Amino acid sequence: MSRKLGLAVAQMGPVHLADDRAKVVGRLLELLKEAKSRSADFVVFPELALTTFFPRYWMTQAEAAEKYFEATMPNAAVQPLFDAAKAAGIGFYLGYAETTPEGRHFNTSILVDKKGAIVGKYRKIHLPGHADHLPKAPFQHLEKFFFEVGNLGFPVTETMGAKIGMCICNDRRWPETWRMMGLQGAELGMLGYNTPSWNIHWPEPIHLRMQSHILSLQAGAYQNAMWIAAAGKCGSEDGFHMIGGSAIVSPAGEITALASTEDDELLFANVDMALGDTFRQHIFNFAKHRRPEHYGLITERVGAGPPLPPQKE
Ligand code: ING
Repeated sequence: MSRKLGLAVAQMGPVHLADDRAKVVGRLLELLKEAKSRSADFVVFPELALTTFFPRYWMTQAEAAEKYFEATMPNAAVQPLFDAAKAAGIGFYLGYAETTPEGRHFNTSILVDKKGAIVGKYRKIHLPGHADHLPKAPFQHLEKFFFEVGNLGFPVTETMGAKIGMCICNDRRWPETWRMMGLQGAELGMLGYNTPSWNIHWPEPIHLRMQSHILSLQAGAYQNAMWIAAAGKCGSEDGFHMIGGSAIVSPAGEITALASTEDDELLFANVDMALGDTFRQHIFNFAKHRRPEHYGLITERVGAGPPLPPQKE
């Protein structure tokens, strides 16, 4: 029996240093309006959607917190988005930089239902980049400096007719992310991302950035029988380019929708949650086929270590 839902992915073009939150929220509202015109049930916005990708710049934590973090959610700047989404009866995923009441800092996403209630929160666990200023680098990637490792696990929320998991950007490159959702029965994984086109460590051919992005989504979706909705913030932010490639990927690993620009662009698909059921019942019936007794290293080791001794029968 089909369980179709209207899934929208709202890709954003660049957010420049000069772009204030009011201007950015205005763009999100336009994307929401288009999602509404497509009768979407929910829309996914990018990681750190309200500001430029500030971890590319060296600054003090205090300066970053002042300029780029949200001390409350919602707040005056984003309230229009919450109000418009509620009026439209559309849920959404939104990525932003969070300062907690205790003054801790996370790279966070929230899941808001059709009544405007925050029903899920995720804090980014796989933080890429580095924690120290690299003055010789063409730009920084200071997520390990500005954010703490997430402390909310990989939550899966049953809401708006689906079991929805969340992750953020680099998380998509780690199979553990998707498996943690899959082991909780997630049918749809939502994520935002900001992926620089250039690698500061080696002259990585630019086409590999898009390839590894899409590969991570297709593998995660197929191996965990889930839909994946990935919304990028992309294009050149004050001269620093980030890849586009926002996408909707099916539980078969097929690309159902793919962005064709590096601007604000809405993707939409009527996705059938029942498609995942087929994969979960057969090829990826975890209970029937998985053998955790052989997977010990996956949680015992952090880094790679020596080969295990031959296993006794
Ligand atoms: N950005 C990038 C991402 O994982 C990255 C960083 C790119 C790491 C390519 C490794 C390879 O897509 C964020 N924000 O995580």
